[in-house]
Amino acid sequence: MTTPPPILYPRLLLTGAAGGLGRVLRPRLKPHCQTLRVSDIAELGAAAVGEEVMPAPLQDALAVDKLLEGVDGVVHLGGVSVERPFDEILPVNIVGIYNLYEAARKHGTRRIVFASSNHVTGFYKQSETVTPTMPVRPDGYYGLSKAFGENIARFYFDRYGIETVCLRIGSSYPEPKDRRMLATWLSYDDLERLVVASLSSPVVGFSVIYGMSDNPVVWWDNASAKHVGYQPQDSSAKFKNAAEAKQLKLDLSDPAVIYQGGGFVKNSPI
Ligand code: 15L
Repeated sequence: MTTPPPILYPRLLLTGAAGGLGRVLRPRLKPHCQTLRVSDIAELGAAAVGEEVMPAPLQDALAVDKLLEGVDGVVHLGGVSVERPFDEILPVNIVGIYNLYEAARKHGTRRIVFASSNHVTGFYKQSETVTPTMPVRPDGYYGLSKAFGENIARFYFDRYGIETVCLRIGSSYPEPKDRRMLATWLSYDDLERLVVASLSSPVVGFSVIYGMSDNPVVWWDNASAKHVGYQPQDSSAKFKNAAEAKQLKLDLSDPAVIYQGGGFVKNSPI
């Protein structure tokens, strides 16, 4: 018989719970808290046992303030998750994350796990190895907004002591969709391991970690983030042949092939 995991948080908030990764994490986070509060602007369905369903637009400061009432920890996935024009990104990813940190400060929330993105450093080349301490090189307005999110997290730790683990998530899907994702892939099980490690490590301060599985192609060096105890157990290796077969010829002058951000680097928002 396996022992159930310890309950970590009396009340944990999951934003973006109706999104792709939100739907994956929603049932997997429940064992780690007494009450899981789920939020989104999209349909969330009925509350399961031990859940509270609280829809809230992130740009609405009052709604976000109510959302954080009685919350001990947050997994913040909410917001725009792809490259879009700046006026779509601004209210949710920038004003929204300010609202979240302000509400967390007022309500004494102790830790936030923030879904940042590899697109914060998407303009590094695929031939480079990037560490979480290197300067950011966002590859678009989406990446810029995630860099802002990391900065606000840093500021709220330095000034108010709210801990944050920023997860620069690679490509979290059932399997890598293309050659690039052989390096950036994060399996759903490893995503769960990463988020749970970030929630359960006794002290995280302000940390930045790349979210990837134990892949054979490595663009990111996570050595500085080992303290949270994340140990990936999956690898993209078994998908290599299938992924490479989809792209037999690579145009080496294509920015999507040169830079880590792939297609995001040339995705004009206009
Ligand atoms: C992201 O940040 C996006 O949210 C996701 O849709 C993927 O495109 C991923 O990055 C990626 O880089 O593959």
